[in-house]
Amino acid sequence: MTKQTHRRACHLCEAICGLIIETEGTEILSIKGDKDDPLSRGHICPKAVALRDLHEDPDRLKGPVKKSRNAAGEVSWEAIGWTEALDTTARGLAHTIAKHGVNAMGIYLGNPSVHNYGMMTHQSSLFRHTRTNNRFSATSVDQLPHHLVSLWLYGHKLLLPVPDVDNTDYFLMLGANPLASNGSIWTVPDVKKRLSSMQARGGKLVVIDPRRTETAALANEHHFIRPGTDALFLLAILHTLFAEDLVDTGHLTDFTTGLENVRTAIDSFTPEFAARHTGISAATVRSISRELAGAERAICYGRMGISTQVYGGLCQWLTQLINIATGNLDKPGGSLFTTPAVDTVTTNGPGGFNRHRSRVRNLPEFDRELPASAIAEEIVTPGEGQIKALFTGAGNPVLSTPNGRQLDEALPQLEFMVSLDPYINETTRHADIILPPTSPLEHDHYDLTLHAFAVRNTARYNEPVFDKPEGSLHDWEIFSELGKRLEKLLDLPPQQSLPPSQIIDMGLQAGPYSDQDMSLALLKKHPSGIDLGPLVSQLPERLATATKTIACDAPLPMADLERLFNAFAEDQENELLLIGRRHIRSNNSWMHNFHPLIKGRDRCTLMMHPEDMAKHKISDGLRVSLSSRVGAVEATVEQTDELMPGVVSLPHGFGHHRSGVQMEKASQRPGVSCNDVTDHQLLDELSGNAAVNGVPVTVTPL
Ligand SMILES: Nc1nc2c(c(=O)[nH]1)N[C@H]1C(S)=C(S)[C@@H](COP(=O)(O)OP(=O)(O)OC[C@H]3O[C@@H](n4cnc5c(=O)[nH]c(N)nc54)[C@H](O)[C@@H]3O)O[C@H]1N2
Ligand SMILES: Nc1nc2c(c(=O)[nH]1)N[C@H]1C(S)=C(S)[C@@H](COP(=O)(O)OP(=O)(O)OC[C@H]3O[C@@H](n4cnc5c(=O)[nH]c(N)nc54)[C@H](O)[C@@H]3O)O[C@H]1N2
Ligand code: SF4
Ligand SMILES: [Mo]
Repeated sequence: MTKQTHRRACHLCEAICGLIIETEGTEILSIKGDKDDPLSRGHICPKAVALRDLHEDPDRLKGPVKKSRNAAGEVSWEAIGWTEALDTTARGLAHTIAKHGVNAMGIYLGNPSVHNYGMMTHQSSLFRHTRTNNRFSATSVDQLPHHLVSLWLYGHKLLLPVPDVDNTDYFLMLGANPLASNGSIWTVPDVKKRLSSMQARGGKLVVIDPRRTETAALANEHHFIRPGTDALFLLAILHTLFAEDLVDTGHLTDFTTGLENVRTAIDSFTPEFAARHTGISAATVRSISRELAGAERAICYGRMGISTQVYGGLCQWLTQLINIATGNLDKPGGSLFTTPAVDTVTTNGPGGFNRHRSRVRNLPEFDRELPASAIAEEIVTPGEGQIKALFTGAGNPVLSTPNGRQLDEALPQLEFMVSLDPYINETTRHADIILPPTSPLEHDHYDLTLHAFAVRNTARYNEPVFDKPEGSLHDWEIFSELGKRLEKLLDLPPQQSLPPSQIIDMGLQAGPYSDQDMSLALLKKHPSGIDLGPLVSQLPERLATATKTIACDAPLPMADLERLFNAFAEDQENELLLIGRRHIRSNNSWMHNFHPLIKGRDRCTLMMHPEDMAKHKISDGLRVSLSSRVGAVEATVEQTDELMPGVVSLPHGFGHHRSGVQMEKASQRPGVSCNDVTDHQLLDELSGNAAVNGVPVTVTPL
C-alpha cells in the first residue's frame, strides 16, 4: 500500500486550521499543521490529532439503526438498510404532518452543521417542504444577539465585523476565552501568537471576565465583572465617551445616524451607576474609555459570555456602538467586515425577527427559528401546533440547552423522532431511527460560514481524505433523499438538488474574486488555500440597509434599556452565580469519547473561590450539590482564586452517565450536565437567547 499525503481543514472549531494528514490505505499515520495554509500557517491544537480517534471510533455508527423494545421494555438497536431507514423516516414525518399539521414537526440543528458545508447547502431540501414554525438550533444558546444586532445596524444577519487583531493597538475583550476556544465569530488560528505579537508591538489587551482565564492571564489588564452586568459596563464606557467629548465617528460620520438619540437615552447609565453592580470602579471605566478613544486603532469585542446572558442583545448592540463611536468600525486595526470568496451575505437572505412567536411562551422567532429554551414546553403542552415528531441533526440539545433534563424527559412523549448523527448519545438515544452520515474525512470540505469570519480573506477547498465507504451517505445526501421522499408523500413539486461542490463552484465564480478566475477548479490546484489579502474597509457599500446608512438608535435595543435600568435600579441580591467554561481539549458535548482528549484529571469540577467556600463551609475536593430553580447536580469542588468571589463555574457538555448512551469512553468519565441546572426561563427577553451564564445557584455540602 502506498502512503498518501492529504491537505485538509480541521472542522472541529472555528479556527479552521490547515492540516497535513498522512494515510496508508484506510489508516491515518499522522496529522500535522500545514505551514502552507495562508491563514493558519501551521498552527494546530490537541484536538486535531483526535480526528483520527473520531474516524476510527468503534462507537461511531456506520449505518442506520432502528430502535426496538422487547416485552420487558428493554431497548435494542437493529441495523437496517438505507432504503428502509429513509422510507420509514419520511413516512414518519409525513404521517405527523398529515395528521397534526406542519407545525407538529419540530427541527433542531446543532453546531457541527456549521462546520459541514453539505449540511448548510442541503438542509433546505428537507425543510422547504416542511415550513414548520417549530424550528430550533444551537444559535439561540449562543450567538443569536450578534445576528440580530447585525440585522438591525447593518441590514444583514451575517454582516458580522471581526477584530483585526493583527493590526490593532488596543483590544478590549469581554466574555471570550480564545486561548481555550480558539476564537468565535472570529476565525483566528494561532490566536495566542497574534495577541502576543500585538503586545510586542506595544498594543494592549484588556479582558473583562468573571474568571481569570487563560486569555486573561495573558492580558495587560484583567477586570473581574459580576456575571450579567456587562451591559452596564459597556453603557458606562459609551457614557464616558459622550461625557468627555471623546466620540469621533471619523470616516463613518457621513452614513451614521442616531448617536445623539443614544446619548440622550443612556444619560442615567453613568460609570458610578455601573460600578454599583459590575464590581469595576468608575475610575477604571473612565481610564479604559480614554485609552480606547485615544488609541490609533482599537477594538471592542464580546462573545459567548456576553451574548448568553440576560442582556445579551444589549451587550452586542453596545459593543458595535462603541466601535462606531470611536471610529473603529470598518477601519484596519479595528473591527472589519470580511470579503469571503463565496459571499454568504449576497447569497443568503438578510434574516428577519418576530414574524411569528412560539405557541406556549410567546417568544419571538429569528430567521425562522424559535429559542431553543422553548423546545421541551412545545413538546409537552397539548394543543394545536404541539410538536409530535422531532428531527435532530448534528445536535445534542439534552446536554446543550437550558434545563436539558426537562427536554430529556419530554422526548419520550414524541410520536416519532429521528436523528441525523453518528452517535447514540444523550439526545439521539430517544430517537426511533438514527441516520449516521459518512465520517468527516470521507467527504469534501469548504468553510462556507467560517471564511466569512476570518481575520484574513482566504479560500480553501479539500477533497475527501478517504473514499466514501460502499453503501454510506453524506449528510447532504440524507437531507436530499428525505426531501425527495417527502415530495412524493406530500405531493409537492420536485426540486433540483445539485451536489454541494457545484453550488460552491457557482458561488465562487459569481463571488468577489471572479476577476481572479476564482472557481472550484482553481481551489483544487491549491489545497492549502489561496490568500486573498487582508481585510479592508468597505463601508458604506457593504451595508445591506436600504438607505446604506447605520441607524445606531435601533428601536428594540433602545427600548430594552428600560428593562435593564429597572432591573438594576435597586441593589441586587448577593446570590451565587453560575458561569461555564471551555477547555482546549473539549468541544461542546461530543468529543469526550477520545482518549487523547479526556486523559488526565477530571475537568467537570465546580470551581469556587475560597471566600465563598469558607462562607458555605466547603473544603477543596468536597462533593457538593449545585442547585437552581430547576434542578440540581452533584459535583466536586475545585478551589481557585481564578474566579471572582460570588461566582462558580461548571463546564457544559458532560453528563454521559444516562442509560442507553453508547459512547464507552465518555460514559466512563461521565461528569454532570451543567444544563441540568441552567434555567429555560432565564433568557434575554430582547433576543430570546438563552442565558446559560449568570444563573443564580446554591451550593450545599453533601
Ligand atoms: N451551559 C452551557 N450550555 C451551552 C454552552 C455553554 O457555554 N454553556 N454553549 C452553547 C453553544 S456555544 C453551543 S454551539 C451549543 C452546542 O449545542 P449542540 O450543537 O446541540 O451540541 P454539540 O455538543 O455540539 O453536539 C453536536 C452533535 O453533532 C454530532 N455530530 C458531530 N459531527 C457531525 C456531523 O458531521 N454530522 C452530523 N450529522 N452530526 C455530527 C455529535 O455526535 C453530537 O451529537 O451548546 C450550547 N450550550
Ligand atoms: N476547546 C473548545 N473550543 C471551542 C468549543 C469548545 O467547547 N471547546 N466550543 C466552540 C463554540 S460552539 C463556541 S460558541 C466558541 C465560544 O468561544 P468563546 O466565546 O471564546 O467562549 P468561552 O471560552 O466559553 O468563553 C466565554 C467566557 O465568558 C466568560 N463569562 C461568563 N459569563 C460572563 C459574563 O457575564 N460576563 C463576561 N464578561 N464574561 C462572562 C467565561 O468566564 C468565559 O471565559 O468556542 C468554540 N471553540
Ligand atoms: S484550533 Fe480548532 S481548527 Fe485548529 S486544530 Fe484545533 S480544533 Fe482544529
Ligand atoms: Mo457555539
